[in-house]
Amino acid sequence: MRNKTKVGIGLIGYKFMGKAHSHAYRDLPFFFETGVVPELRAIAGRDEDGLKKAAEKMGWQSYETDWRQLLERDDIDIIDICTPNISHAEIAIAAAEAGKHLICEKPLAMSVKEAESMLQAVKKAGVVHMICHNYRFAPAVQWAKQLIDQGRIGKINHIRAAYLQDWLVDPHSPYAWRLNKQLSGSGTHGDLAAHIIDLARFLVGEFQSVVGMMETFTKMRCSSDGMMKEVDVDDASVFLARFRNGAIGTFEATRVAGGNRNANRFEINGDKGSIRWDFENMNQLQLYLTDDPLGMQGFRTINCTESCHPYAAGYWPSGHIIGYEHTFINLAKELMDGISKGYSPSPNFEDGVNNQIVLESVEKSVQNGSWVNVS
Ligand code: 4PW
Repeated sequence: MRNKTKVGIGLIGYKFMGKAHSHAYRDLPFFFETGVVPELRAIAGRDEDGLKKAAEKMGWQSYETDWRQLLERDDIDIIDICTPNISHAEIAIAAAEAGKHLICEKPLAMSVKEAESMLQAVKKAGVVHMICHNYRFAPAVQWAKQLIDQGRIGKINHIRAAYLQDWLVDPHSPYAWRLNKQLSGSGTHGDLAAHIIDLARFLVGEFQSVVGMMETFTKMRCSSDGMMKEVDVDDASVFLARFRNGAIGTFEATRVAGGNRNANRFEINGDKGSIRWDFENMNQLQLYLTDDPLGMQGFRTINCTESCHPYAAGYWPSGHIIGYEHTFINLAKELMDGISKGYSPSPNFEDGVNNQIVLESVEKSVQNGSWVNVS
């Protein structure tokens, strides 16, 4: 067996995203050969009981109740940030200064200014960095990118993207940190619109200008201690966009679209064809080509499980589908390749900054009630 270099992961935060990332590091070597192999060295959080249980369940070798301890440890090579948005910048900058590689959950920061200081820190330290836009790593999305780059759907005219959830549709759903502007920076906008902005940047190109609107439908919610708290972030964010390449787009992100648990979808129309993707059928890509013979035209369904499809060969024989957690494994594979070869795979902190610029431009347009240039 080839001798592989192990890299130590230090993960901060162990809830939903911490679990998704932990699973990805554990399963990665099962499916893919990478230049370096992740080892689950330590997990950090504040509640010792919860942390201990999570460490045992998810297979972490040790835990720390202060994330700063991870930076002191020589056996930790990568810091993985899965904490509320308010702490991303502080942790990332300190980790970069300690010479650690970085992966950070989205949105990268609370503001463009913060995101830029994070990018500056990783560049100065010369460490590898990524931001966790996992939906890019569905094989069907990567296949869509290849088809677009090959010119199969021609010059892109439209993207219409929607990321719809419904966990806040009930006005009695409890208050959470994601509803507090001071901890999260924004609501649905940074949480969900950030993902469809990333998909648009990946598949269509750079944004030129935006105009949007946002709404908070339930303004007060009850917290776990029985207190009514003000919701000072958006429940929904909707915007129009122009792209530098001439395409135009519509974007809708919401947490109150009843019946949509996690509906992340887009349709892209070019002058030679169209592509549709829906996370709820994440292994399938719908493709329409205008040069199909008349009478045979229509959307065809491509099951992206063949060995020619990105990442698919690492998993199962054709026709055997993968799921949400595998998007994180595919992303972790890119991170390991980046570390072994010394580059920062996209999406990285630079993409995080560009994403944040779009987010902030939409916010400005909501405040001004007018179009804002994305620059
Ligand atoms: O991808 C989504 C996130 O960005 C996840 O499904 C949940 O909603 C967790 O945070 C957001």
